[in-house]
Formats: sequence, C-alpha cells, structure tokens
Amino acid sequence: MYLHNQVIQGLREKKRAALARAVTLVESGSEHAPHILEQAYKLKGRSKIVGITGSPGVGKSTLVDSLIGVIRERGHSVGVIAVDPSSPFTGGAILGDRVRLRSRTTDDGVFFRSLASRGYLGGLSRHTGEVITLFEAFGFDYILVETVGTGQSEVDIMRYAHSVLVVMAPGLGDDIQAIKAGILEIGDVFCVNKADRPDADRDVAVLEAMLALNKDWQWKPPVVKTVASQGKGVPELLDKIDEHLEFLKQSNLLEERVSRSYLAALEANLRRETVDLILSKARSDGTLAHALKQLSEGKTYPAALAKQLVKTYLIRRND
Ligand SMILES: Nc1nc2c(ncn2[C@@H]2O[C@H](COP(=O)(O)OP(=O)(O)OP(=O)(O)O)[C@@H](O)[C@H]2O)c(=O)[nH]1
Ligand SMILES: [Mg+2]
Repeated sequence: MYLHNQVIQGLREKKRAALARAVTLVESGSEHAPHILEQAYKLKGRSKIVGITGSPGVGKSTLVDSLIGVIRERGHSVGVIAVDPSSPFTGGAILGDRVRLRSRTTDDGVFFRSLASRGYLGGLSRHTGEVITLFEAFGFDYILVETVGTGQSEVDIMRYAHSVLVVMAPGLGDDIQAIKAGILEIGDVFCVNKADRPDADRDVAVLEAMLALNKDWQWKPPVVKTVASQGKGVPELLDKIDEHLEFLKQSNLLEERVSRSYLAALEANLRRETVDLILSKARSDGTLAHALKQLSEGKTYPAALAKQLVKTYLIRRND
C-alpha cells in the first residue's frame, strides 16, 4: 500500500501516529503531501477551530493547558497547534493530579503539534491551513491554534479560525497599544488572564468600554476573567467560545468564516506557486543572474525588479 494510503487509513482510524506522520509529510513538502491533502479535504468534518492570540507572556499556553482539561472533562477531543511556541505546553498537567493523568502521551483525545510560521517568505506558513485540515480530517471536536499576536502573520493565522480568542493580562503595558493595532476587530471572545493580579478588574472595565463604542455588533464580544494557572474562569471561557460558535451557526456566518479560511490557504499557496514559477523561469533563462548583478550595482531596486519579473513571466503579451 502506498504511504499516503496508509496515512489516510490511519487518520480514519484515529491513530495519532498517522496524524503525526501526515503533518511531517505535509510540512516537509513530501511527494505524498498532495495525495494526503486531497483525501484529508474529503474527510474533514466539523471541528471547532479556535484561534488564541495575545502578547508574549499573557498566559496563552497556560490557558490552552487549562482549556484542554475542561474540554476533556466534557468528553470532547482536542488538537493543539502552537505556531512558533516560546513557552512549553504541559498537556493539561498544570491543574494537579486530576488532570495530570491525562498527559499528552497517554490521552488519545489530545494531540499537540508545533509549527514554525516563518519558514517561507517571512510570512504565514503555507502549511498552517493544511495542518489544520489534517487535524480536521482526524476529527477532533476542538482545534486550538496558539500564536503570539505581534505581527501580520499572526493576524493571518487567525483567518483560519472560526472563533478568535484574544488574551490579555494586567500589568503588561503594551496591551492598550495592541487594542489600537486592530486586536479589537479580530477578537470574538476576550480574556483578561492573571486575574489574581491587581488591575484585572480595571482592564476588564477598559476593554468593555472600548468594545461598547461599537454599537453595530451582531455579536458583542464577551470579556471573561481567568486565572489560567489555577483553572479559574476557564469553564466559563469555554462556554463563551461555544456560544460564539453557536451564534455563527444560527446566523449563517459560519460559512463566511470557512470561506475566509479557504481564501487564506489559497493565498498562501498562490504566493508560493508564483514565486517558485518566476524564480525558476528567471533562473533558467539567465534573467536572475543578470538581475542580481544589476541590484548589486545599484542600477535597480528589488521592488522595481519584482514588478518587472511579474510582467515578464506572468502577464501574457495580449493581456
Ligand atoms: N499569576 C498568574 N500567572 C500566570 C497565569 N497564567 C499564566 N501565568 C504565568 O505567566 C507566565 C507565562 O505564561 P505562558 O502560558 O507561557 O504565556 P504565553 O502567553 O503562552 O507566552 P508566550 O507563548 O511566550 O507568548 C508563566 O510563568 C505562567 O505560569 C495566571 O492566571 N496568573
Ligand atoms: Mg505560549
């Protein structure tokens, strides 16, 4: 049996080793990847995809750990994708013995994977959407995608989510800045974590006041207070995430979110395809070597050259 058929069979049988294998093959651009993805797109079901973003150190990973505990207690399965993780996950182990038994190695209902977001072109990894698809094909009830919310590629990753959770924490001065930078627009649910610290209530009030400025919400994003390290407020947070997904379904907005994620995946792949196409043509006809020489002699600059290459190779003469 071909490797890709084996992997797909394994995904159908919910074997975690097959999922791990599939992700590796897709990430490394293996020749098997297109076959696996083709089947995975057919298999994918109804996972709830939750994007989790926020400034460094606000407690996203701790919150994910804690959410895993609650999701498992409710009898659901969960896959976690951490994009560029800087802090480790414990696999739902932080909440004490009750949850510690369900470590990531023994619990079949939990699966972790880390991805690099900046492997290619400095932007969104073209594989993020594909890896999410593999997780969907595996059939997790929830898929949590954690990324540090500091730049455009993180915002891009959130385009794959049905619900976006924005995490903040008191005492991190940059948070109001983050709000200005458009975080307010991308969040469906807001979480003020580290509520055991002073100023949490003030931050909740500030956030709610800012959200109240927009009177046109179809869905007014709720603000939930949590102490992720103790699991406090986390069941309520999951309730709000569930409510948001229910709202999307009721109002027929889920399809919009799904097509937004297809667009993100298409964009990432188009970028790669066009760059590969242009570079290989320019390399084989000698244009690339000439162009690089011109650049080093200061006769042109990269942006102008890029436009020219697109014209040369992508736009047909009679267009
Ligand atoms: N006091 C307090 N500390 C917390 C809470 N949640 C997380 N922490 C601590 O905050 C620190 C950062 O937590 P992480 O979960 O790694 O934060 P993160 O947002 O994932 O960080 P990056 O991935 O580096 O952006 C850790 O030392 C946690 O133990 C909380 O509710 N209260
Ligand atoms: Mg983290």
